[in-house]
Amino acid sequence: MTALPPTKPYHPYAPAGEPLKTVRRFREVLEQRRSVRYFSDRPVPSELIAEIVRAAGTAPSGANKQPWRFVAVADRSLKREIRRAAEEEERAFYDRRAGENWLRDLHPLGTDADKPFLEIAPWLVVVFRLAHDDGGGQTYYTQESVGIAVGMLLAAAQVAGLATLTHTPSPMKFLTKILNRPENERPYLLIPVGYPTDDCVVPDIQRKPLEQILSLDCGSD
Ligand code: IYR
Repeated sequence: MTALPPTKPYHPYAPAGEPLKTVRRFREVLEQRRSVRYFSDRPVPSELIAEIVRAAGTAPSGANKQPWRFVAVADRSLKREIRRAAEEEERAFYDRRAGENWLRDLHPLGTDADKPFLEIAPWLVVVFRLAHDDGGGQTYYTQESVGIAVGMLLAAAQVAGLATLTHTPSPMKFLTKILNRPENERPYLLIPVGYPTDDCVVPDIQRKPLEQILSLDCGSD
């Protein structure tokens, strides 16, 4: 018979104000987030990046394995290398790999193979997913776990007034090489973090209305 695992009392977070108002205010902050592709070179202190990554690191994960690693890059020559390699993949994507449908779906975003923001943004946060933990042990639900952590990272950056882009050059293997990462770390997402330019524009696209994303069944009583 195995002993019960240790526990400790849980002290739930209690919002200071009314829950509905509190979450509405938070939603209004999140609503203002847009994926930004025009970054200024205005610096961001490393402490701010560290705090945002701490927020991401609070995410729940499969068997609490915390299967993520965040590599924050400010070094100019590394950023230049990443841009060069990413643009090479992007050129192959836009010229050959993307099918007609994909290119049509991307048209409203106005994206192309040029990624100057990879050099201009003060930070590139490269997110890796641990396919095994550092000791070689198993990890679980890593896609879900890292996805949740990234969501928290994006929300934390937003409340700090920072702009982000969820960038997925594909394939991303070059990040392993350039950043000299071990075999168990699999590139997941590349997130430029910084401030938008003063004349930054974003695509004129809409979010789905609540009725399209929520099916609410309140029961009959
Ligand atoms: N990785 C390419 C293409 C791209 C794909 C999707 I799906 C997007 O939502 C946006 C871009 C690029 O970054 O241009």
